[in-house]
Amino acid sequence: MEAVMKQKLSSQEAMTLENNHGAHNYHPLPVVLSKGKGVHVWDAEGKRYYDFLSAYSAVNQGHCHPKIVDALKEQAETLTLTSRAFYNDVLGAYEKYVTDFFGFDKVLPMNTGAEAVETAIKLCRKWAYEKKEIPENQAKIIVCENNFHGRTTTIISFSNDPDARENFGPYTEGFIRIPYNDLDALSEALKENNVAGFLVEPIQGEAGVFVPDDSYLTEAAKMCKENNVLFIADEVQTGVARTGKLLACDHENVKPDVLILGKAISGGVYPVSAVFANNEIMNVIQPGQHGSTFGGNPLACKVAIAALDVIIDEKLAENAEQMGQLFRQRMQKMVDSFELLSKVRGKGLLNAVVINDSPDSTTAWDICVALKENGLLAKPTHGNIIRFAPPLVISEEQLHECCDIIEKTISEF
Ligand code: IF1
Repeated sequence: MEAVMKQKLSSQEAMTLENNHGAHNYHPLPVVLSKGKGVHVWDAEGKRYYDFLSAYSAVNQGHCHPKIVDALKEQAETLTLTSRAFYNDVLGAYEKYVTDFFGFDKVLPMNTGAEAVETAIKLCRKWAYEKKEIPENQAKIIVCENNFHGRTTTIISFSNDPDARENFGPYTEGFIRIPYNDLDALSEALKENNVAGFLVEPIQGEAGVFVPDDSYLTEAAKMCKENNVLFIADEVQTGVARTGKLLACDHENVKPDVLILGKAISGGVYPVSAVFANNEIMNVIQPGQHGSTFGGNPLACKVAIAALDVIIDEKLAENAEQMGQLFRQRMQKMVDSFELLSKVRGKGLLNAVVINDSPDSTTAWDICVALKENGLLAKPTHGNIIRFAPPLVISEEQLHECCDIIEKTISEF
């Protein structure tokens, strides 16, 4: 045991250990990372790569950001966890900071994205019974086709991805699934009895970075309001500057009734997630009705404050917007000149390039392996699409170098 932990493993050895001793719930690209700094990661043999996944948009502030790591270190030596059985002297200050930051009365702190989505579902249902007076156990939440909100039993109950849901039943009831980016479908669904909420990703990530029409969120939020239905935005992936604004909803100046954040709220340094709402909604949750041992712990709070400070100090939303424009321009030129590519889409630094090949061929995967050889890490997503989401600290020069790598790789393919 100690021998395994002490020796410096080769990439091959590290992969063999994972394959032999870990559950096979992932199919990683064959690269073993051992260090990260800013936009770069290094493998076990010391080869450097540009990270164009950013841990699925958790590492927006760049790897091992010194300000965030310092906050972690300092708090780790002071107090890490008290549970919520007692007050701690960081949580309240954090709660004031983040609620001011995102403009809500209250926050409910959790750890992972899926937990925060679960929290939002429970909050929405409780609000429905106690404020909207929906009859017991009848509340319905509208969700979208090709959604991705996490991996818990309830969340996969309303997924339509066979891998995510098959053989994990019985499933949780109370969800209506409608096509994404379809206001008529939403309008129809809102006519049903006992609708409590509409849970939506402002841009669908897993579905292949699917950006809805320009006024979709505005109209959807308006329709929800007219029907006394909560508009719940899952910004776990799109939030915290990724799309070129603090929140993706900000592109349309839409304010959700319930906002869900995770991932980059901690800069990927520690699991931190949060649900935001105003008092008339959040106050339906009373002592004993929801919680988490780790949610709101002082370490998480200090990390999140530092991570959000970095977003402002380094103007990361603005940089994401500018670098995103540049990236899509360069990719569009490639789409125009290479048969292999059919489309580029995205917002800010959440982008995807669609490969012109059958959705179930391995082309996107093979391109990602070739990109890795050329020093850039990206991951294919459903339907032969490659997602490109670098840390938001990327400079213009670095971005051009990355586009050169992608161009070279595609041209040789
Ligand atoms: C995995 C995708 C990204 C999310 C939204 C909640 C969660 C996620 C909108 C849950 C998580 C992840 C998890 C990751 C793959 C991934 C993903 F490809 F599936 F779509 F980011 F692009 N809401 N997204 O995107 O958050 O509980 O994981 O903290 O490996 O499952 P979590």
